[in-house]
Amino acid sequence: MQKILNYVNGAFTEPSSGSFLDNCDPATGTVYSILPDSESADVDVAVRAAQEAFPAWSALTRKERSDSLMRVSQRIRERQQEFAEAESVDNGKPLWLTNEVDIPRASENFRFFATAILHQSSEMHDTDGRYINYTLRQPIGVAGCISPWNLPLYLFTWKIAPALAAGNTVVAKPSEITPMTAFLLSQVLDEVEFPKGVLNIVHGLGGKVGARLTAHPDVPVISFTGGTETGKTIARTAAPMFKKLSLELGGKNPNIVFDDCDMEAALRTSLLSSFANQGQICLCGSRMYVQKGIYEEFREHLVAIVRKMKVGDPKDPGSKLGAVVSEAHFQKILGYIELAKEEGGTVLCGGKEAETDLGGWFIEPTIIEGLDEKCRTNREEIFGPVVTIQPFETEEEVLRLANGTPYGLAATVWTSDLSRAHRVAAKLHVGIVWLNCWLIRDLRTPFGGVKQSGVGREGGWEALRFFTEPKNVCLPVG
Ligand code: TXE
Repeated sequence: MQKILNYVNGAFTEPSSGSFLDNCDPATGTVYSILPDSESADVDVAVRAAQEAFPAWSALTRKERSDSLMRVSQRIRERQQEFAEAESVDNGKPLWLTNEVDIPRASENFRFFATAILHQSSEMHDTDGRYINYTLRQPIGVAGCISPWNLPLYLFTWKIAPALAAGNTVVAKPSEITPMTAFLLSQVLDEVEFPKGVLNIVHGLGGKVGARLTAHPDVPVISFTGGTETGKTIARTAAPMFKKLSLELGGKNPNIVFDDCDMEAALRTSLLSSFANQGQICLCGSRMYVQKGIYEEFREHLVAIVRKMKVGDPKDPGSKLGAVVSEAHFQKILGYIELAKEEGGTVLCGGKEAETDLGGWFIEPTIIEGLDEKCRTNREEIFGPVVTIQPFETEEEVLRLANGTPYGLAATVWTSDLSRAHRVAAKLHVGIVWLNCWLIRDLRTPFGGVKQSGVGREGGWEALRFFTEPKNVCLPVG
């Protein structure tokens, strides 16, 4: 049985408690590895190591920091297949997906921010020729990065890379449900002789490791991606300590299909936006609104294709969907399908566990019709392969429906009317809009949501600004 260890101050360490947690393979439902059940004391040691490493790391030239991060990026690339297989086993997602998306993107996150800092500049404000103000953007200190299980290495590195590039040192906590690729990353750090203490990885439960990291007085900046309830807990701790906080939380994203759209493209992409990664992406479109003129045709085509989608062994290149991440999550999703029925919804396809001989947690892609905007199914984040579909008549109506949840992360709009596309995009209460496409992620663009989907933006310069403190320096020149 493989044993995952913490990586603190450049060394692989056991948790101070000596206890380990079980880690499951969602496709088989069996324990295949163990991870540290770390305590506050382990976080404290890691924070101290990061504090001690901070002066030297932040004093390096940009080029030197960039070179270190590029070595990490390169080494992940070299071990791509191993990382991809580990991510697929740990999370249950198809191997083709980890090979095409998760791991290349994790490597790219390091490369992107390693090169971004070489081009970063700051502002200068001229006060009527009499004074000059210039802005220093200085690293903050020890950054705490807490990430979820749905895109494990992808989201872990999305936080760590800009934090390090900007000159901070990091204590990072991956999800206890998917710790394996973070462990492989610590091996990479060791292999490339990454400076000791600069990136520390502490495994364990959110209520222990995550909570201590959030509350630690020497961690002034926290970047978190995960559930909205956890985000609230973190905000309650961090706010009175005046920490810098970035929260990327849940979504209940609308996918709006007008009857003048390119139906073939809308159908093809809606399959992805509904069911990619078993629907476990905060950006998935979980509420489909289709205009009346094409509603029935669109629904018939969609249901016919979804019925043929293969759910099964993540190693099988033919599997469009793999397993959902855990038994608890599997039960939660099935519970929501039952709730949808109780609320009066009709299951058009799926609606139950998918039959496989593997023993793990598989759910058929599910489309539910006949629910209004007030029901819980249409308001709460299910985070699984479950979408609702409903007709609408006018632009005003669909905007009201689309904006009618507590979330505001992303939205997709399908129309060939250019004016309408821009008009609707401007009126959606979300942080990200895709017009006639979905999940195009240019790493330079601002990423994040409004309302209960979070606070702050990451991505590109936004991330480098978040992980630095601006300081205005003013001098007379008259
Ligand atoms: O996430 P948690 P969970 C949504 C999705 C899902 C729900 C719950 O709807 O069903 O959230 O998922 C750490 N202090 N998303 O419970 O707990 C935890 O260890 C500090 C949306 O698995 O939020 C993990 O590392 N940290 C989402 C991380 O927080 C704490 C992705 C996320 O776990 C903590 C995942 C605490 N008190 C779930 N408690 C997205 N937006 O992409 C837990 N953690």
